[in-house]
Amino acid sequence: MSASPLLPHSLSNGAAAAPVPVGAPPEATYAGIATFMRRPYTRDLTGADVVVSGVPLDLATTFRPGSRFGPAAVRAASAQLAELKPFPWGVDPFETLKVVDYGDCWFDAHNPLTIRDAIVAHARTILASGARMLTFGGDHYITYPLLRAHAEKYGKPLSLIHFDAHTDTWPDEQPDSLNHGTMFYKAVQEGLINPARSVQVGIRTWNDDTMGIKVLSAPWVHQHGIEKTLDTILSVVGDAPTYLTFDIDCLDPAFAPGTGTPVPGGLTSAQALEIIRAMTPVNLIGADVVEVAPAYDHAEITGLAAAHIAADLLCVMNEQKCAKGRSETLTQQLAKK
Ligand SMILES: [Mn+2]
Repeated sequence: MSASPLLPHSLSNGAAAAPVPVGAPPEATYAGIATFMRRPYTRDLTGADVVVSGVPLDLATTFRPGSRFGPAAVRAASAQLAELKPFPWGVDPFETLKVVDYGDCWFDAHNPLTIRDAIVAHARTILASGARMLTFGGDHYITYPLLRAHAEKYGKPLSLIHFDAHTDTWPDEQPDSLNHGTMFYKAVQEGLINPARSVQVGIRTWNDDTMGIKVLSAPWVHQHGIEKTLDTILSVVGDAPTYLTFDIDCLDPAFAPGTGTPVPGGLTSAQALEIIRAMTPVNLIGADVVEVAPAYDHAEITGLAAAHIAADLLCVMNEQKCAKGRSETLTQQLAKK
């Protein structure tokens, strides 16, 4: 088995089964239960480092609906990522990082005024376990209740790293509106996020007032490149507790056509992955990938891009966990001297 390019079983065990013993055949990439990267489907959060879940809401979109099918599309696209060690990391993240797939948040789509709090309660339950969340939308509105739950746990204001074609800070004085273009306006107004230590990447739609958030437009990223983009992101957020949200429409429609509000001129998947893979220095408390609407997709490329971004976020979280273990060991070693 050691000569096989396939991973032994922490990456390829069945979603509903106990870990498969070494030497047993792995699940084929196109078969079996579609959980994220073949992680166990469970609501038992004991010992979990990261909890993956979906929030299949698309009632807040301003254009095309359909992102309620996003979580399922991202999970399906992730199956082939469970076959080999992730590139370029070259390690099986699940040897050290315990990740479970919690399934999807339930909310009553027919009682819209109850949805926001249902998502907050979903997140609160998971965060109470001590795990970090990696959440799939749904439209981008879901980030607003997710930020509320994270701010409750980690204290407000949080920093935000926000990948998007849109700032989503358009003014909205209706506290209960379901709108996927105004939730960061509300988040700043409520003090959930600190605009001075938050950054938006890939923006290419006009907004008169960006509320003091640092905006790296898509043309800016194209002109200045990955390294300057990264330097700016890292210097803006520093070591503040930071939530990362990735609207898949940050990518150009060439790479992510399956989304609610596509805008030409965006990032390539290569640019986005390079940036995500360098997020290890960030004090990352949680993340989401939203706005995948598979009905407008072609050849599943949008779901695939979202699954890769999410897999790299898990690898970042794994590297952070390993680094923490190393530094604790070093601290312990120094304490003995
Ligand atoms: Mn957007």
